[in-house]
Amino acid sequence: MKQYSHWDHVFKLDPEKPISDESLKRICRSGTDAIIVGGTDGVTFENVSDLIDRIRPYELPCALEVSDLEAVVPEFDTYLIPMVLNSQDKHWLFDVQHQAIKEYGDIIDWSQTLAEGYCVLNPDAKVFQKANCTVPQAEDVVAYAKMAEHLLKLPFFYVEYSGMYGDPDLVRQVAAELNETRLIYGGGIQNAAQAEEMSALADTIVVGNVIYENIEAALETVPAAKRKKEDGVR
Ligand code: 1GP
Repeated sequence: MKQYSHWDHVFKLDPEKPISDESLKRICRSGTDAIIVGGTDGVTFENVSDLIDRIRPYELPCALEVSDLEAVVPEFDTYLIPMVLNSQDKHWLFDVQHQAIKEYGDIIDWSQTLAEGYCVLNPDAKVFQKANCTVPQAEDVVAYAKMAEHLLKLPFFYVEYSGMYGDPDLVRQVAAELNETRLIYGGGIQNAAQAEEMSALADTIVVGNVIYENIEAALETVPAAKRKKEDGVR
């Protein structure tokens, strides 16, 4: 199984959204490097358990992006803990994580628990509103990236445009600042061309919504992301 430091392409499955066995099989056998299970609303212990039980037989790395403490299911390889850097509330930066550690600290496998410094850039995204984010300027985003790498020493910096295709120039500026911290790009990737474009800039691209809207297009993003990596960029 590929370690997260080698993930080029990841599919994100939302436990609240139904997916047929056939589509799930195609996603899991697509050649993607990993599956992230995560969503903003309606994430429950039951729907997360159901999804991981259906993904497990395909034997690819599976990470849970923890958004609700009631929905932490113990069968994942990796647990991703978002810290929303451009939230206006300390709650989304430190308090939910603090609460989680208080509750589960004795049983957490720290070697499999990784923080993601989130920077949410689409004001219409549910996560933007839920986490009470502000829209940062490009120089703010670059400064958050530097914080993630040099001060917080986070494993991931996540440029999150959920539901909207982002600005490649901004992603390029962020990429130029990161060496140790891996750059994740997610948001609005709908086709192979967009997957190629963002893969040339970010270490990992995350493809979500299009899985449920156009599975053929979703599947095409996998070879596109790999092609770009083989060309030797980032
Ligand atoms: C969402 O970054 C991911 O958290 C992927 O975004 O659903 O827009 O592809 P999309």
